[in-house]
Amino acid sequence: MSWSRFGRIGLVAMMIALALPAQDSAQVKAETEKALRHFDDNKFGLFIHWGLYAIPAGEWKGKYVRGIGEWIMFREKIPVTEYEGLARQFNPVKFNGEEWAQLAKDAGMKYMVITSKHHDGFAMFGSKASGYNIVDRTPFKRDPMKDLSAACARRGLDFGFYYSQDQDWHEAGGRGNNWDFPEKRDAQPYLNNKVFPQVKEILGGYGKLGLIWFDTPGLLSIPQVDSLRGMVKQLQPSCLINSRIGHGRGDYTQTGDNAIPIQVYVADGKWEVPATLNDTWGFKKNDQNWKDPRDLIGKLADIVSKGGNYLLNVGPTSEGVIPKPSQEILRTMGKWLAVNGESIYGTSASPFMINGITWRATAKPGKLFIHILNWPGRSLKIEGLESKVTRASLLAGKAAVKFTQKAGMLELALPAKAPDVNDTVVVVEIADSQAKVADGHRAGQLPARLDLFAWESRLRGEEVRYDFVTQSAHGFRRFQSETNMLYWYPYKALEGSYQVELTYACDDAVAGSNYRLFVDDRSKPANGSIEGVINGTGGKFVTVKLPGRLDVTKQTNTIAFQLQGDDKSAPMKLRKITLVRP
Ligand code: H79
Repeated sequence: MSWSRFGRIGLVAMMIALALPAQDSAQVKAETEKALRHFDDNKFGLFIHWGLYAIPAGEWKGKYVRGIGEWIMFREKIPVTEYEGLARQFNPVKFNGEEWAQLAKDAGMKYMVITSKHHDGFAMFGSKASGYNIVDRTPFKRDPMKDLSAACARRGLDFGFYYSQDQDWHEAGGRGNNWDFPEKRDAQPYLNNKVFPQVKEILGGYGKLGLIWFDTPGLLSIPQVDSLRGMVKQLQPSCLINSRIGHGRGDYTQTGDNAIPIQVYVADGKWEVPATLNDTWGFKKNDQNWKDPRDLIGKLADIVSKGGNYLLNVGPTSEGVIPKPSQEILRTMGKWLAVNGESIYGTSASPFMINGITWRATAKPGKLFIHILNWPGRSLKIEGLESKVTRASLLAGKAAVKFTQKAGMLELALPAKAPDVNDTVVVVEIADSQAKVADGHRAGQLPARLDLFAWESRLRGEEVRYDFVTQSAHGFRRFQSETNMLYWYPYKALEGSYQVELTYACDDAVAGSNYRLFVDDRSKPANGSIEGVINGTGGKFVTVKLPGRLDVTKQTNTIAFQLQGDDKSAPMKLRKITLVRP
């Protein structure tokens, strides 16, 4: 049965029936369901990673530290006693909660999530449960979360806290710190003395929380996680809990960090993509690898068309300043949303399967919003729409768009150039409340040839770059950790055995590196791969059939591409892989 036959409410009710743990009371279930519907309408939120790690900002003892900035204590195995010293320097005199909340508002965001305590164990709020907190240990001596939660409330933004429940590198009972503490852990005293009291504090002291965002589960048992969930729901029944609480006890799902499902994904309920604007969550002074607003606006449309929310991160400095480039990017997104928000907020997922990167669809009763991400020229053909189209127009400016519709093919007549290079939205009004889509084109199905473009992948590593002109990624440098790679995330959509084609260009002078394309299953890491040599193409894009097959199972977490051995061919340009059903 296709999901599109359910109404919007029916769909959400079904998601909740699948998702909610049995222990919830009827009241908790009802409040959670209502909160989930509201959360689904929000679509776009601001993530803030702010903590002591903003002081070293990606450098330790004069040495650059690769990887995400908030992991510096772990990466450098900094002793607790030494890391604690950072608190004495933490003085965010430029912090202004009103400005941060206003930035989220200007960006068109509907909710905010900020780190109350990250893996380093330092509480960024006034905590009675642990003296290791911003009020008691820093020259700032104030609780910034009071200002921020109030500033969000004033603007109608939902406010939520990130809380690292499982990893805590400051505590012997928390997970992660194997350089100060013995390997063996008893989490219970840590839970009783720090986690439970602090979770009570953040639920009790900052008004209504839209959600609580736990992270990196692993150590805690099912009963321990059930206690944590029970505590949250007892204090604030409507406060949503994310899946990273662990053991399937969340109300909604996180994808991996920066990981976007390749198809419409609604069978497992509501989900959210946490993502960075550069390559770090916590501030790093040398990370200037900012994503293009066009990329981010396209990703917002892409994620919403697949059924998700987008939670985009900023990492303020230790002075309390959100980096200028982050502010500019978010305000650019806000300008687009101010005009095109109707095609994002409160919409439901695309009724069409996803193939290619030309367009995406979002839906409201009687309407489809066609998001044109890569301009096709004077005509866009949409196959498989069976509902009668009554009108088409540009969302920005409302100008009518001429169209023809015959034999299941809708053709929109477009200007030669994109009116909005970020995403031009065409409103297609239809005679049915829910679009009817023909077999072979519907969400939940797959075409015989499925293109997975570099644009749809997660670009991993600090050197890999995407180029809009050639629609390709380059910079496949190899490192001990964080080798540059592309990852695609099937999220159960792709089960089957596929032949693969690679579309790429490579200058002859840098040809010759080995590549590896592989699937990674949660159960069996790297259980299938295709390997070969990157041949020179005289710099032109070519499509080559790869040897062998790629077997994708329901458990497949990722499909990944990387260079092996040497990285001489790092400048090669990879446009897409094509999965072909034999
Ligand atoms: O809060 C952000 C991250 O700090 C957190 N989730 C987002 C929202 C996160 N926790 N763990 N991870 C992300 C996975 C991190 C893995 C790595 Fe590493 C950290 C890769 C590089 C640094 C651990 C240390 C594995 C390799 C070195």
